[in-house]
Amino acid sequence: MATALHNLSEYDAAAVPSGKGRRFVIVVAEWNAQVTNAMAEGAIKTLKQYDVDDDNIIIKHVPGTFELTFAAAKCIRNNECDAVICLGCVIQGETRHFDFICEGVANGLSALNAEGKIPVIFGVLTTDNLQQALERSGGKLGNKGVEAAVTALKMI
Ligand code: DLZ
Repeated sequence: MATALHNLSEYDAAAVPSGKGRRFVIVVAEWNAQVTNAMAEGAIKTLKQYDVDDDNIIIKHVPGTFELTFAAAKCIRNNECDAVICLGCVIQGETRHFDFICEGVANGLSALNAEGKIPVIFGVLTTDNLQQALERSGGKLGNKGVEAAVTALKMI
């Protein structure tokens, strides 16, 4: 499988613009915290690497991935930032909850993006198991949080 062969978070560092003077909210889901916190660390490190000041990185937590949409919508309504980075991790279980949560957050964040006010970044891992999630949150396949931060910098 192609995804098993390379770091999915590789990017052209020279093509990423500076984030100097820009403000970012990172919303982090508490479910699968080991994974989402590692993604948040990757996102924060990347924003700082591109000149974003500590004061301009605001971290918010929500209980689960499903709640990312609400938090992002509030940030937009309150003009809190130039981009919202939403970080979550949904792991396939034995129930259909997986499908509902994934579909709910994808539709919710897409709708916010379609409003065209500020970029809302979909940093959500949807995996079959914890191992796959760990590999994508600072493991051998990169860090989705880094990708999300790079996307935010490019989008603003
Ligand atoms: C309920 C639930 C389940 C089963 N699995 C996950 C998950 O793997 N990842 C995640 O972020 N959240 C999960 N949740 C919680 C939902 O996102 C949400 O918080 C609840 O359904 C309450 O709205």
